[in-house]
Amino acid sequence: MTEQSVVLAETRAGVCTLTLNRPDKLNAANNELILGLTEQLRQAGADDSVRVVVLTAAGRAFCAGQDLSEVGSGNMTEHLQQTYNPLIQTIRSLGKPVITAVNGIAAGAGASLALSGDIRLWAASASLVEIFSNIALVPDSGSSWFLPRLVGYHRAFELMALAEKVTAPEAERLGLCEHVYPDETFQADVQAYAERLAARPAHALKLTKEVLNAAATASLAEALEHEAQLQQVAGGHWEHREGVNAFREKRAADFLNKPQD
Ligand code: LHQ
Repeated sequence: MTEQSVVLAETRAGVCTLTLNRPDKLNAANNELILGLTEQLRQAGADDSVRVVVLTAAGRAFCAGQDLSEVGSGNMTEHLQQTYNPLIQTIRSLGKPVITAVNGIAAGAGASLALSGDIRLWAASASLVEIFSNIALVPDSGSSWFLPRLVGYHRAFELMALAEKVTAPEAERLGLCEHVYPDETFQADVQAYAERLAARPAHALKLTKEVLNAAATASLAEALEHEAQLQQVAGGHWEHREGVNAFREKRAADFLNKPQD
């Protein structure tokens, strides 16, 4: 782990934890952070020893969005196309679960990042603000896609128009996160959750993520067909044989160690 880096990476028990590390700036996203995070995610995706990725941050914030001290007169479209858009696409297409572990405030593009995980775990003091309209911008980095799917058009519009802070209890009620843990035990709770996920069948979860993502923009007929195709792939994998054998033998399945043929 390189302490000076703006993104720290550490792998333990199959769980790769990536930590945004600009705490004095509330982990505001400059180019170095966004591109570094995207590269670390790609490396974690290609590393067979990594079964789950956790994305979290140092200090009291998760991510305050775009670093406003670095916003110049450049082309915003190009900036998004070259930085945030590939980052969000990398998370959504990574062939393993990504947990966003939201330790504090998530604002603007940081809110989009918080919503982009497959599993969203929040500390009790975490919060989310669709803060874009405070500086007269539109939601970006996926917020316009994620939020209405979670809360519906009207609530999403209100949250974006008024830029009101969503606290953890409210986020849990709205479905913006799966679980809220006490601040004091947050890191340990996230690691325990991630290890539980890491023990699940990795290949099947990769296909599950693929079929769910595709279903978001598919017709029922397309989704049924995609399920049927991927089921054949899943059914031919050793994980499926292990799951069925474990059921028959009345024991817990071991998805971590491929049995010898
Ligand atoms: C920051 C930031 C920050 C730099 C706190 N930048 N320093 C936009 C443009 C272009 C293309 C791409 O896409 C985007 C998407 C976006 O993300 S737009 C949204 C950008 N983010 C914001 O507008 C949020 C700005 N920050 C805030 O409103 C507050 O800091 C929040 C509500 C997040 C937290 O408030 P406080 O807890 O009161 O903290 P603070 O304001 O005192 O901040 C602490 C430090 O962090 C402070 O530095 P300083 O040197 O004075 O201690 C802030 O300047 C710095 N900081 N956010 N985005």
